[in-house]
Amino acid sequence: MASKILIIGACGQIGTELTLALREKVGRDNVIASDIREGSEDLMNSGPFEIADATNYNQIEDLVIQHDIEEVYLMAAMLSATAEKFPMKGWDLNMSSLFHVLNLAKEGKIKKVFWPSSIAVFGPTTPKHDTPQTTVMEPTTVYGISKQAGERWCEYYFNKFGVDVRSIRYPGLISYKTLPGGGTTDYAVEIYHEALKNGKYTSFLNKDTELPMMFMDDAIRATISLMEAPSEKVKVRSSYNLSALNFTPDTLAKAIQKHIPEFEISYAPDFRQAIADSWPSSIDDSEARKDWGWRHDFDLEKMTSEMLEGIKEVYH
Ligand code: AKB
Repeated sequence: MASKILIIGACGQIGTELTLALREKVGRDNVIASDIREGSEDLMNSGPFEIADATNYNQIEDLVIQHDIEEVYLMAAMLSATAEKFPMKGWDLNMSSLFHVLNLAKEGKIKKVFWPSSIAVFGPTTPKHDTPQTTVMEPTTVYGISKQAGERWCEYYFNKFGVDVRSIRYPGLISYKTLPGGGTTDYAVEIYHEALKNGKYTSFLNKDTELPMMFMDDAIRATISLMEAPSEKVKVRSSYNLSALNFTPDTLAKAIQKHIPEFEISYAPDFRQAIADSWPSSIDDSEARKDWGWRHDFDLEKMTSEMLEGIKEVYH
């Protein structure tokens, strides 16, 4: 029988697609989706759903026991831009939810944990190009600090208590099924919606701000394949660098103009520019490629076609 999975934060940008993909793979009733509020119709109709607060240990423990859960994907988080506005709330959500899940694993109540980290663990003193797996990490955002601390705790729980925790440093993720919320890389999703709706977009990042990005299908495939990898192949127990594409708002606009020639982009950088400036522009993910065979599939052209088609189908 397939092991039972709990997804915490199932209604967010990654959670929604991860839930749908895992249900497809292991059967709808083997994947329990949970969040503090209900999600899209697609998600709600796809299988069991429970309201739960990721910061409430008792609620999470109850779900684990009630549903006989073996694996937890903890996708609830406050992202970089929002966490700058609500630092204590961001820190509390990002850290307490992680401790709850790590402690459940330490106590033997669950067997395996997935926890998302981010390129936000890096900072202005990190090498900006081809950022290595192991390097200087001095994040300057609340979100980045919480993710870096989380990585240290994951490795600690693995070394000290044998907790089977696995993690990826996601780049900016691009998808059409669920909108992202509160991130610095969100411009790369908004731009597609605005291009189709209004034919123009004002970017909150500068023309030449290059950031690592990835299409959601690749991110979901990576997540599931890391979780399926034999334990001995998972050599990094903090979090794996993962890379697919790097582009600037200008390059992205040009890729969209190939489909919508009249599309216009303008620039009005805000506080998110400083966050983006502190992050790498490209990532060296050779360890993920070597350890568990990661390969990305979507390049900028393929992703742009999928995004435009997908948005038309879902929203128009
Ligand atoms: C954000 O922009 O905060 C996230 C991330 C890169 O982790 N998308």
